[in-house]
Amino acid sequence: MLGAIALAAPGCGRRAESPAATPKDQVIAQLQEAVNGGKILYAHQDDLVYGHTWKVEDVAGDPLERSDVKAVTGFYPAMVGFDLGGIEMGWEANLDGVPFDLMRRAAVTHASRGGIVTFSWHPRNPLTGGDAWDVSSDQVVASILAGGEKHDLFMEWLKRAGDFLASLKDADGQPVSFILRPWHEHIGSWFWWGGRLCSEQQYKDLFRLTHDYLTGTRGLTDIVWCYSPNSGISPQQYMSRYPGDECVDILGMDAYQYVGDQPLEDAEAAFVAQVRDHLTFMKDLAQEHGKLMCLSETGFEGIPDPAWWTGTLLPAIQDFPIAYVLTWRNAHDKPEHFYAAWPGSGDAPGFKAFAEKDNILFLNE
Ligand code: BMA
Repeated sequence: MLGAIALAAPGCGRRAESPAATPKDQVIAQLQEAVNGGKILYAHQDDLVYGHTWKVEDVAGDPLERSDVKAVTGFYPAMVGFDLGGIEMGWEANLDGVPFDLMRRAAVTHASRGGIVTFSWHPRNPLTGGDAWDVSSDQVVASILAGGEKHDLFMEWLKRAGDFLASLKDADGQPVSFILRPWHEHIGSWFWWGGRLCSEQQYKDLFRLTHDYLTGTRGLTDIVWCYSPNSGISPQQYMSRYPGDECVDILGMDAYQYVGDQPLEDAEAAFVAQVRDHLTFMKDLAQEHGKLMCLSETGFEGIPDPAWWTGTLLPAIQDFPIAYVLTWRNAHDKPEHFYAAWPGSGDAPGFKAFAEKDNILFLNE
């Protein structure tokens, strides 16, 4: 059965004394309600703007009713993710070609349907001019913090991100609350803000600078902040770059299924074991710090195992109080690069079975 996600009535629960729950309160309540009910919201990156074989062309007029997920299950994902990469450059479209005007409209549309939106950000390298994956210098974070040679440039980049995020308003002109998950997968060293590229303190300063600028200076108080290290780490590593309870609402983790040289079965068993191990320590940390938790990114590129959704992903996550699980994008221009089913994909029946589980929630209008 597919469950509905209803907006929590303002003033309920811990917000009983506050007569007007903010949009952020409502998103947190919606996530908390899922957790309390033992449910996990399903999220898909770039759903609504493109899928395996299509993309939205009419930026201003498309009704945004297309979705690979909906085509297979009958339902939109409960949450949709988008990436801000390129907003810092003043580009019209992000690093994957999604026009920001379309992203804004899709985000607001999804929220108006009762769903939740989450943003990641793969900004370019402000020191070298390369992309987010350019790890040729370990001075990049140092250069953008206060006093660094690229600080002014970086503040301009944050301003551009802030301008876009501030423009997310509903039909009544009210701010739309969304999750923001900056500086992700930062224990590993594949992004310029990664583990070997800056000190623990520099990473924390970067996160805080971002938080304090957007939520403080810009007054974007409806941002729900997610901290999301990569997997393959210890609890100590997980917390080693935690910027502090005051700038985090959700403890996340990015964990992908890979095969490598192992038999598929072994790789899947290893993935389940690793995700369960990490979610176990994250559960303790979330309790200790009073935070929600989620699996902020996951997936198996091309989903070569038709049973992956119910045979691997579900056993990895279902015993844990995660508010949501997000699988990555279905690229329209790279046929092998998809992380959700599409009509005709080998995993489509398995994905449908996953969607039909009582504990996995899609958007039910
Ligand atoms: C990666 C891939 C890339 C993409 C990037 C940012 O994991 O999907 O193709 O550019 O995410 O969305």
